[in-house]
Amino acid sequence: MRTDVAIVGAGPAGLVLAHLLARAGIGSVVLETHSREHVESRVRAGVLEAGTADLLERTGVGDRMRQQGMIHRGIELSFGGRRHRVDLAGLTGRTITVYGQQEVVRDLIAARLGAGLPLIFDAKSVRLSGLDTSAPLVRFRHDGEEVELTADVVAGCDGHHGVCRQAVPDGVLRTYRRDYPYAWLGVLAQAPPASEELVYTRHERGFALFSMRSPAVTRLYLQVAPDEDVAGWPDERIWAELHRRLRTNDGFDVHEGDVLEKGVTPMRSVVTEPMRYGRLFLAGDAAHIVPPTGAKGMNLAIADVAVLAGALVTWYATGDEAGLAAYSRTCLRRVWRVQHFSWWMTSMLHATDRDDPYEHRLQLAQLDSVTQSLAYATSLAENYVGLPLDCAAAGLP
Ligand code: RFL
Ligand code: PHB
Repeated sequence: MRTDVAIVGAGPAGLVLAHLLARAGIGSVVLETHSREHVESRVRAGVLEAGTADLLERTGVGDRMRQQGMIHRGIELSFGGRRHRVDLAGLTGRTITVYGQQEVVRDLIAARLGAGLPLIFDAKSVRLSGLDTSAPLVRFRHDGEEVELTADVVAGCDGHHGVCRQAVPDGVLRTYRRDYPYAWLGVLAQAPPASEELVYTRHERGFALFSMRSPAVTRLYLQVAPDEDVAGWPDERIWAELHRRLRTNDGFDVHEGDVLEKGVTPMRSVVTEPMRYGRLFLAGDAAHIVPPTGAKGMNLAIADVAVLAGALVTWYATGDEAGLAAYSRTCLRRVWRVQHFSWWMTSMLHATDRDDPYEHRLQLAQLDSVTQSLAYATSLAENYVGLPLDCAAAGLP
């Protein structure tokens, strides 16, 4: 098999890249190690930045998002039993869209398969070679057969535990990381949202987040220990803890309902530099991870591939390599700004393990500033709705 761009991984990064390349007439084959059912049912992120929603809409995969996604004009920060609204739309002129990551993935898969373009699920033991040549090779097993795929370029969009980053020789990449002394217990519940907007709560017992997926489904998170066993969280305990942390003096409280899904997500910050080795380009979680407190992971993955798609379109059209040469540098600028924002939101809102009273006071002072100072609130809002996406880079008008 031969293609222009071999894309490893059918998450948001891989699927959006394939979609942007197809629009520009560039061929690609997407390889995904899991089944379609698995990929389409993983519950993950839920907030689309303004630029992400716009990109999906402008490239023809935003119909269902516009019908079913929920546009939010603000978020709430809750502490000391009170909610404080951050007026995202008023401060930035832009909004966010609440629409599940797996719905985005479903829409992109439907568009690709509907157009008859190659997307191979259940691709096993994927291996890369020849990355420092002009004809890199991807080998994998599919339906019991060994397959060889040659390409001009490989896009490593295979997430944090993928094989692409590992295929880079030792000593080339540098990794920066921070592990946090807590994790999130995520809960999906069949219950109507009790608030129209997301509520980020700093509570002495730990962070809690109120979010949603639809007018009938609530998404909730609780700060727990990093090694927390979900088995220790029967539904009654989850609801009791959610009430304790989320209830506010103005009468806000969660609505209970059947728990549809629950799981523990570790919290870490990781950046791998550079995001390129020879003809391999890393994008999304394969290159960097943020803690979910800023709702940035999926958006950042899509921002990377918008840059990569633009650089590849220019390269195929003119032979000019400048965009590809600048890929890592261009992406890392945004990556580090998003790293800072995600770390900052995380540090401001989580209770520290050591019950450090000085740090607690600093967190309250920070929240005070963010909710009382227009400058602080605007900074949070700008980052939350998302830094501008370079649409020209993605080949969009
Ligand atoms: P993804 O979505 O992980 O997609 C990578 C894809 O590659 C496949 N893969 C391989 N395919 C072929 N060969 C191999 N050897 C492969 N190895 C792996 C995987 O099966 C997968 O389909 O990465 P991408 O596209 O970069 O997108 C990034 C986002 O998914 C991620 O940043 C966010 O979902 C992070 N994240 C969250 N972000 C939020 O903003 N809010 C959240 O609530 C939130 N919850 C989460 C999350 C990430 C989680 N992970 C990674 C464990 C909850 C979880 C559980
Ligand atoms: C979600 O709805 O899953 C969600 C929302 C905001 C976050 C993280 C996750 O910061």
